[in-house]
Amino acid sequence: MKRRNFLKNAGMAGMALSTAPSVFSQSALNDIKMAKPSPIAVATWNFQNATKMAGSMLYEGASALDAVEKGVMVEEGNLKNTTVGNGGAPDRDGNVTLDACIMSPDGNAGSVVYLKEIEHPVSVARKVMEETPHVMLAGEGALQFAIQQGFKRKNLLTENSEKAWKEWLKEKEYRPIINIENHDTIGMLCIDEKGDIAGACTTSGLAYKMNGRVGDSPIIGAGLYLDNEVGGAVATGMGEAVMKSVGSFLIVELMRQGNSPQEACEEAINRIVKQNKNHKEFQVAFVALNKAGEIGSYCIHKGFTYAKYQEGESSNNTSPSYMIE
Ligand code: SD4
Repeated sequence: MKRRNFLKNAGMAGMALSTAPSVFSQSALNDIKMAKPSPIAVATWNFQNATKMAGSMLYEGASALDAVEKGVMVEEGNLKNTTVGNGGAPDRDGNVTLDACIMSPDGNAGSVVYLKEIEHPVSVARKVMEETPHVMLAGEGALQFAIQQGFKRKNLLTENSEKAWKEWLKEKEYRPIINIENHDTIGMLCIDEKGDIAGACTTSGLAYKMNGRVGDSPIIGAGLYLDNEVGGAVATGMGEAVMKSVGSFLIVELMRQGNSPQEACEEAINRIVKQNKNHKEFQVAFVALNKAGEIGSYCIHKGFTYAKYQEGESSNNTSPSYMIE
């Protein structure tokens, strides 16, 4: 193409861009905004104790923000869950380092990464959101901030986690395991009586990760994203793949363009599959909730479930998967 024609065409393309209707489907958005679902709590995996806690708070009039915080705290305090909070598996050097984030309906967000010795990182993330001008605090600074805010230090390496880690040290084989035992991060989304949505995500990350490694769970847009006009999404599984696709942000933007939560989750997983030749070797799963209260979920491998609480009913739901093993 001659340079002059190219410039002319480029100019026209630019004009088209600036005058074309928004790619965001206004009618789809309006449909979502019109619907007012009854309060609902959804979470990754079969964490029904957490969704019941959050859900019952919502039906007593609590805000979505309070409900997601208290909901995920159930798993942070659950010693049997070795992927979240107290009792979480350590890194390969024996440090339990926690990642968490929270987002409120007004689009505000807080996050902590590589936080040691604090049982409820989600609450520290909320303090970062509400008490500082920042979004994310890491490591020693996050710990100092937590202590200033009145959080108590605690040894989070339980006898069982220490025993399992010492067992692992014998072989030191580091490979992501697909099955559900290795993935129990909790990501939660709640819609309250007002119809507002909030979300939280909290984890001890991959078991026996390298010291210093941070996953997707505390990264706004990766492990969690929401927009109070559209809905939200949360992720679990191999954080590296979720970060590289900015999966939760992608899902919310796809919903904004008129896709259902299910379609949006499927597209995000399809992209991860395309991006990663070795996708058969790891699991990634998403759960999405739009403002109309519709839920979608999709994962690479079979075995992922999500918990839901609405109108007094609690359930564990099997997610469809990309691989049909
Ligand atoms: C991470 N996404 O740190 C987390 C791991 C996970 O259940 O989901 N574990 O990569």
